Amino acid sequence: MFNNVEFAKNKAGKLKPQSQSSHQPFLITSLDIIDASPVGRLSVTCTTVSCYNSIAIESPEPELHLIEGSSLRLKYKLSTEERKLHFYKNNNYIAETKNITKEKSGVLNVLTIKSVTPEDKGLYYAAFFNLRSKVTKLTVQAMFTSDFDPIFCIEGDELQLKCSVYADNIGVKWLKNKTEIKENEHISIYWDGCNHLLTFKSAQMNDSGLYSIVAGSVQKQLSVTIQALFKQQLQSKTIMEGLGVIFECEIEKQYPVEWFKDERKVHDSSNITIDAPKERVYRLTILKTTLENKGKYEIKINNVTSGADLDVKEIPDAIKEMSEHDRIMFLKAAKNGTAVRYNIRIILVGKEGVGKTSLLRRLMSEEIEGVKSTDGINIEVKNCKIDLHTKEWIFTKGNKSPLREYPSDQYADCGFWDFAGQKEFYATHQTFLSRNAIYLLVVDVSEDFEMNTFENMIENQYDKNGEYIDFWLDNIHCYTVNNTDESMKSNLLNPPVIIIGTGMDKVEDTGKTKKSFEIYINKLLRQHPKRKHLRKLLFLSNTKPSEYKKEFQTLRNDIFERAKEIPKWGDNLPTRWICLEKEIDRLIDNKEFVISYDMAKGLASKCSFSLEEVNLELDSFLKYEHEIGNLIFFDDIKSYIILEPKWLVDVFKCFVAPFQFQSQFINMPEWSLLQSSGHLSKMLIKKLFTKVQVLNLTEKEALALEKRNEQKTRALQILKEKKAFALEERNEHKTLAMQILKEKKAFALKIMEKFDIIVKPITTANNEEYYMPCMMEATEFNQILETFNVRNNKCSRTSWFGLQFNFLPPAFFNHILVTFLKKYSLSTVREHTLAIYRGIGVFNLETSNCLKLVVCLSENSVAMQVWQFKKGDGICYHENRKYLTQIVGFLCQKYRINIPYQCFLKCPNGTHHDIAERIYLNDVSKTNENYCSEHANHTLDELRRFWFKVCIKNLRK
Ligand SMILES: Nc1nc2c(ncn2[C@@H]2O[C@H](COP(=O)(O)OP(=O)(O)O)[C@@H](O)[C@H]2O)c(=O)[nH]1
Ligand SMILES: [Mg+2]
Repeated sequence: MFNNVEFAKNKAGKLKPQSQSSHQPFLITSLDIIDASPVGRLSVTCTTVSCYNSIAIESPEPELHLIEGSSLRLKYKLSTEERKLHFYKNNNYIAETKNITKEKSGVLNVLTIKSVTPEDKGLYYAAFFNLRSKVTKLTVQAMFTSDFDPIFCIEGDELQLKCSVYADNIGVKWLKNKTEIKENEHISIYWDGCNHLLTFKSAQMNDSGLYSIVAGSVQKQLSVTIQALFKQQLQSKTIMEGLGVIFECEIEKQYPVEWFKDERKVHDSSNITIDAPKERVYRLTILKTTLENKGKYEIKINNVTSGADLDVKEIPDAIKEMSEHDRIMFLKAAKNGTAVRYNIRIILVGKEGVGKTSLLRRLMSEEIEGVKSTDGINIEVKNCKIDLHTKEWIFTKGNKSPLREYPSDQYADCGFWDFAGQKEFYATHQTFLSRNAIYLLVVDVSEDFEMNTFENMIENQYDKNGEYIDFWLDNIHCYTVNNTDESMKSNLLNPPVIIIGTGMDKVEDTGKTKKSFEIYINKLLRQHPKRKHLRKLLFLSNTKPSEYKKEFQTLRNDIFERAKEIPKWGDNLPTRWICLEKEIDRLIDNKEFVISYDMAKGLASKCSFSLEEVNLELDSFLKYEHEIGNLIFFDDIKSYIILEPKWLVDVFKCFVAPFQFQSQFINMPEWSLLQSSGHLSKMLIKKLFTKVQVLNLTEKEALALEKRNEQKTRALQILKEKKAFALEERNEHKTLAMQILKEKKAFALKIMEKFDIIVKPITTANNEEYYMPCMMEATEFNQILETFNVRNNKCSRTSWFGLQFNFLPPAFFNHILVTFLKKYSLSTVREHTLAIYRGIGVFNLETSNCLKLVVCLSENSVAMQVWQFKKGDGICYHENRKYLTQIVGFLCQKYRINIPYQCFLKCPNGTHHDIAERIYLNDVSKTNENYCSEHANHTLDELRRFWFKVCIKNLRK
């Protein structure tokens, strides 16, 4: 086939055949090397000739060696232009592709491979019918000599991409997503001879992907997969302060770890432990979180961090002040989730008839027709919701869904308490006043508000508006919250007070009235700290609301803004506590004002209170609710819980000062006994209870009530009990109802005792009778001196020791006196009558009755003196003095009020309530000289020695 080989002279005449034998290898006759590099285009022109029917093919060289990526042109020259050659590789027809092209131009037939790969190696020839060219053997040197297996790497580890090329002078480029990778602080590029390295110091998740490596025109791809180091990341947490919290993560591979909080390294401490409970599991535990623990927590492992936020919710202030045990119960409940809720209590105070009730109606967008000042004591409670975002007020009226259905994290609960007739009600004030309320102090500015001076607050009534303003601000000031809050630094005190001047429609010159009222308030309050409660003066008319629309709206907005400053605003509570609050609201909606403890327990289990400790948790809940003023509960008289103040008001109003209002008492001998002796006889109690509406149901009402109660209880009872109930006779219902009423009456007495309104005084004869000192008529002190025959030379009187308060809320007269009545045994007069008087008690200091302690309360002071009916010279009563100051300390703590005072001494024959001649003990300017203008010749030491063991004189030395 190749017999007639002829060597045609190369066109260029560059090369000559070296051998004529067809068995000799052919030489490359012409090499057009385009690139200077070994990788380039190789063009091979014909060197040998094959002939067929006088048609001849000039073939390229028989052996070619190319570098991958270079191009190849095999040129075959046919002796005729009319024919076309086909190309073959390893005897297979070569088709055109992107990379392979065939060309014919004249006699020249060219096969081009743009870029050769090692796969292109083989035996090539061209053919025309049976005429074949010589074979060209192509070998290709691979550019890369390394494998490109997919790479897997754990996040944070060092990631290395490697490749080797066939020669050491070849440059390599690394690419990802078509962009060339450049060296930086994380990436280094390195080569050593034929070996090329791309190193990531610490692999990141986004380093995953397809990488390209380019050498010359050859490109290789390498798939890289980075596996996340963290199988489980840290989770952000929200937790109630005081609870423990754990941050935990799990990783793929064991490494040393470091924990950070807000970018600072965290170490083990008494409150924080760092450990690894399992292999590859790391944990940070805060045993008891505080607000300081809030922040961003991170764990750093092998240069990879996982972070989570810790939000610590503050325990409501009221809970903080409760016992350790209650806090624990609260926290246990909080473990199952907490939610925020917003409560506002608004208390309307002020003189009768100034328009409190009307104002409240107007705030609720109600009409005021039919509003009459209530005769006697009453309380009206109204509720609304405030949308936290739009600040819109939502009222009960004209509302399809009950208020309680508005979600408590989006709506504030707003409760208004409107008292009527509080001036007769002073003894019970502190039951209803709260530290956590906003006070609207209402004043009718059309009235003369100039202040009258008054001598004795108890005896006098407040006739002028000014007295009311002063009295109420004093009262509210006792509830001052020591605020450390940022917002309170601006010289303000909580609870906030807004003074509202009503009756603007009645004044001629509104501008002038406003001005003079402002001047008056300024004068009244001067520099007194109680001024700091005042937030605003607002003037309006309840009868002309359309003219004062803006003022009513301002007031609504102010109430909302002030509410935010109150500590309990936005308290975080266990979700199940909020659930129980809602259940209780539902009961109040159904006019259940007092419920039994068992009933509360039933509700608590409904709200999934902890099963084993339902009592304990319920108690803590009730104490908290009591604390913030939502209900009345005492854990030593648990049997009932007062849900609405109205119930208590109803009880109080029949006991405290009914005389003024209810003429039917006028012919009651028991009442006159109470007024003269303080003795609250059993008969009187019984009679008074008949006036308490809620405790004096008709038989029908009692039955209905009992039925209702029973239905409720029934739902909670187990089946067996249900049946038992069903069998009960009507009669039994009745007795049960009566029994419950009886219990409630007993409870009412206990509550009054709890509030120090009634007391069982200690006497030598084991007394079980109740006394109500606040309802007694006043007795002249001189008369008491007479009764005890004190002005007798057999009796010597000590000096007076007393406390003078800046302001003593009326209720505290009772508290102080009653506390004495519970500790000291009362003296008796003429065998039977107890020596108790309005604001005065005479106690026996020893069984021989020779030493009597008299305690006297007067306006803003309490004073005491010992009557010594025996030679008792030199006895010092410092224990009794200490007891008095202890009581005050104790009461302040119990009711959490601030009542500052000064201690004073007064000469034995002085009158206790007279402020003149009081020697204040903190007044260091006082010397031991004569000072008593009345009696001229006592020395300070003489007065002190009865109450203090060490004399000032000795101290001075
Ligand atoms: N002219 C006038 N009368 C008022 C205003 N506010 C209330 N009243 C009337 O004063 C009386 C007593 O109002 P009330 O709201 O019961 O006073 P409260 O005892 O403080 O609750 C009612 O007859 C009201 O109509 C007011 O701004 N202007
Ligand atoms: Mg009223």
